[in-house]
Amino acid sequence: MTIPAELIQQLVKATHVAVLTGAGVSAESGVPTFRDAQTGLWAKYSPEELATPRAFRRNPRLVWEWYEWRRKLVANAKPNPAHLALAAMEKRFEQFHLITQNVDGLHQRAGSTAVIELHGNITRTKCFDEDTVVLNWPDTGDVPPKCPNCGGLLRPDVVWFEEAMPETEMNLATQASTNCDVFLSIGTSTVVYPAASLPFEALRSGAIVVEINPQSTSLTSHAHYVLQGKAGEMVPLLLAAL
Ligand code: BV8
Repeated sequence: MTIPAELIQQLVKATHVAVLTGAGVSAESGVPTFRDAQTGLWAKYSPEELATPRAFRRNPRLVWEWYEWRRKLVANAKPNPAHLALAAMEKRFEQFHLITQNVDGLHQRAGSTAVIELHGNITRTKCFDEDTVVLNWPDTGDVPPKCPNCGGLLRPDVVWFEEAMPETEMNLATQASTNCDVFLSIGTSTVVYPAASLPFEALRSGAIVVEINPQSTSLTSHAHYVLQGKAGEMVPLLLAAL
């Protein structure tokens, strides 16, 4: 696939680029997406069922162990060419905002700075009751472990379904999306709100919107350019053409 010449021209003259990434960007690092059927012992659960406060209250051990399994998977994963190309791309524009729905921290490990994590980060842990990040705790064998400060349960520092979005990150992401020249939506099914509203806000604000995804989504018919393919192939092509 070649990148359309007029897209390259618009990218080359852009001063402000905003990017939204979803689980598809980490797929080639071996991190399953949410659309991928869950495997093994998690096959019978859907992420929407497990990634909620209700599920944690009902069965904290199960939810904690799901995240432990994902944390190990992410720790063994490596940033792929898409993550690396996005890290290189940020140096090529006056303003570059990388907004991610992913909680795997692979953008930071690829060298991206100032990543806007809309849904938190699976490598961070917080107290369920105090909502404060906890860096370490005594290994008492409790699953989930208990907060050393208040004895409450510890949980991953991620935004679950039906939990409010982090205000600062959401405001930053909205500002970047409504003030950019070009908006790249990469590897997201554009299903989960309010993150999924960002490409549409960019469209409404007059940005050139590009979608990179092997499948089509609710954004596809609205995007100015659709690069139908894998992020690990398309993003390096975009960078090389700059
Ligand atoms: C909120 C962290 C309001 C956890 C995630 C009732 C009450 C309140 C809200 C709601 C409600 N009902 C519905 C909602 C809204 C809800 C929502 O959108 N639900 C969906 C299911 C419809 N949203 C929320 O609840 C949000 N909060 O609205 O708060 C509020 C206000 C005040 C007070 C209280 C509440 C919070 C949403 C955040 C949920 N947390 N993650 C964790 O990770 O465990 S979401 C999680 O799923 C991911 O972070 C990601 O955002 C989402 C999955 O989406 P994608 O990233 O797009 O991944 P997906 O697997 O879907 O797609 C992968 C794509 O990649 C595919 O298109 C595929 O084709 C493509 N692909 C595959 N391979 C490649 C590729 N692309 C490129 N290259 C490849 N190689």
